[in-house]
Amino acid sequence: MSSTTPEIRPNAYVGFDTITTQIEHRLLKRGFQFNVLVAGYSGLGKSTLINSLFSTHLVDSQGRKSSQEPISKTADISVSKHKLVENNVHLNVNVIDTPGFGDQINNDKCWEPIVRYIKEQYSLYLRKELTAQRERYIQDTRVHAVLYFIQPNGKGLRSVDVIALKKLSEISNVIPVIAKSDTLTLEEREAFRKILQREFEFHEFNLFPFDSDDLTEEERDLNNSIRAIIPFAVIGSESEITIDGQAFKGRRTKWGTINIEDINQSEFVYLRDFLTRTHLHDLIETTAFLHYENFRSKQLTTLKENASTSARASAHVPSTHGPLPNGSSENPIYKRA
Ligand SMILES: Nc1nc2c(ncn2[C@@H]2O[C@H](COP(=O)(O)OP(=O)(O)OP(=O)(O)O)[C@@H](O)[C@H]2O)c(=O)[nH]1
Ligand SMILES: [Mg+2]
Repeated sequence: MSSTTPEIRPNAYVGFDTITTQIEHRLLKRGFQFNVLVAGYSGLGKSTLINSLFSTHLVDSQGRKSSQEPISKTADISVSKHKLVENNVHLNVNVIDTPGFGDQINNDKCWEPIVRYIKEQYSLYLRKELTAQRERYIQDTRVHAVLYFIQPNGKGLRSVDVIALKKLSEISNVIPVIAKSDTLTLEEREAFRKILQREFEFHEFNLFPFDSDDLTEEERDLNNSIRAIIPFAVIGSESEITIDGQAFKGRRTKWGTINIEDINQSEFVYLRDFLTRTHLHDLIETTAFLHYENFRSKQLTTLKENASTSARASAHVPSTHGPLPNGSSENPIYKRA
């Protein structure tokens, strides 16, 4: 119908072209929510990198300050909330720190609490969406990005990494990184990246970014160039170093000083640009329209099936209020995911 509707250009200025500015004002007032989760083996620099990423101290690094100090580990999943402001844009960042793998007695299922956490946030959102009096803006706690830290061992993924990456990439936007890349030479990094890329392909991980049908040629090229460098070889640091009057975040090593923002030494800047400058909106949208949508449709389908089966059952046995036919007495939406 719209193809046959004639286009009318008002003779005088009406002003509806300001809708873009109106939307911008509204969005600026409300701010944006970005939730990023870090996962991987213990002591790989997860907390340090998060702090470097937003140029702010957001979470406490768990690392030892001296070799005498015992290693303190992140014991629980913890969320820290922050409000960042840049040129009038308010970004609410939630950082979800998770216990490092390898610390538990049984590490086979160490990824399970993370998967449960991500699904719980979807479930929470769905419940809020389905209430009769819906909130105008539902607080979004859904995880938009999972930074997955890989040990710089030069050999490949561990079996726990394989299963964790598989499970996480089925339900969220996973971005793998090679942790503590300063421990590898540039050649070793390239070789390690190739090994990992082959493994990602072999295991068919569903990694971010995804190419949707509506992408322009330019956006497709950008995604391809990003895919070529994933996993980003990153170096994190919270220490400020000053050389010749120039201050930068860096690490001092036996061989010299590393500026974590120097693209010849670290891909930290590429990761930051990817997360904030080029794909922030895509990460948020993909979470809402792909991952959450999958979760939502599965839950609602199960709910519908359960409702019709129990309706059929109650038609035959009117007064019994036993468990649902699938053996569950819970409504799938209210069940812990
Ligand atoms: N060489 C090197 N050391 C790093 C890097 N990033 C962090 N570290 C150091 O590694 C130690 C652990 O860092 P954290 O950021 O606490 O590591 P984590 O992954 O959060 O550790 P858990 O919370 O225990 O899982 C600290 O001493 C950091 O200074 C890096 O890129 N290179
Ligand atoms: Mg930590």
